[in-house]
Amino acid sequence: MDRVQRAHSLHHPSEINIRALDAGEHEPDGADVLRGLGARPKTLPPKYFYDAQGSRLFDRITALPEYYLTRTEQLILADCARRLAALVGPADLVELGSGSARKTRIVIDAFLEQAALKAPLLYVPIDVSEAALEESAAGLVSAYPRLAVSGLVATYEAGLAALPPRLAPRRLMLFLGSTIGNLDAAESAEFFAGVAKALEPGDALLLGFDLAKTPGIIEAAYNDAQNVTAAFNLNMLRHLNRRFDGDFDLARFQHRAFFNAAASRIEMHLVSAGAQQVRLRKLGLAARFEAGETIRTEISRKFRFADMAAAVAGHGFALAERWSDSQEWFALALFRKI
Ligand code: AVJ
Repeated sequence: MDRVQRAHSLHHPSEINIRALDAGEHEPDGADVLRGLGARPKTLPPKYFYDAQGSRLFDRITALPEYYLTRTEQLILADCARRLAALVGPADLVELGSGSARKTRIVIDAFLEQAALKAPLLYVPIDVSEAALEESAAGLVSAYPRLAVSGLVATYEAGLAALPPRLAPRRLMLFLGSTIGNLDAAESAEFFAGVAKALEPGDALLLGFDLAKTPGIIEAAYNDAQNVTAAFNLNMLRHLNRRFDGDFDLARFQHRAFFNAAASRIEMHLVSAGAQQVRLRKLGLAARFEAGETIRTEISRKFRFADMAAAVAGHGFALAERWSDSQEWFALALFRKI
């Protein structure tokens, strides 16, 4: 494919191979920014949170007392990993939005323990942050001698279309952390269709997602007392300034996060402190803001288990197993491709 030929390989020891893919054939870099800032209300895609600094800030979020998602998912994973490995059998692990891949270690441990596994275990992390990918790959291969890492610096769509050849009989796709919640219903349908295309019958998908619960608990997770989430939200503007030669003034935007009950989702916004104009020179963009006008930077949907199971099943998957914590705050669902 054209896209693969244009990719470049970065230098590594033999157990690590990381390729950076172009944003995609369909549109130039930043087209989504132009679209989002041209829309009413204004939006920006959450993938722009994750430059090196943003990935570090998100890491700090996962350790906050209010941010229950990561630690709850980690507890569930620790409980279910062996059973998961037994259900799936020997498999390559492909992870979308791998980030620091800290939780993934629990899964890797379980698959390496598998008696039937013929080393090495192949791990394919896909993430838009090259820094996060480099760092996690280096940490993983030094911790696991029997692991081969073949990473892709790419969006999910580009990464799914450029997966390396299989080593194991099966592929297990991991999409953890409730990142699926960033996609609206139409986007997630497109996403599941892409995942289905990358899998063969008998392959598996492990999906981690946040469940609907008392709004106060959810809102606190996105309005932490230490303001790390605010810094994470504002960092997107710093990233855009650097990437597109912009002049967003971070002091003139404010973090706002609230639960939209009708849509069962958290919305994160950046609120303009006054009337102002912002330029992104590389995109030839001048955007005007009224006082109080917002940019929606993220939605984070909160699901009912049955709704999610039905949405995934619609793309040719059968629910194989489900796991949750005792409070039913978070869920893991294992699907088998039919
Ligand atoms: C990584 C998308 C799952 O939606 O909870 C954390 C990102 N945003 N705090 C989420 C996030 C604000 C996170 N996901």
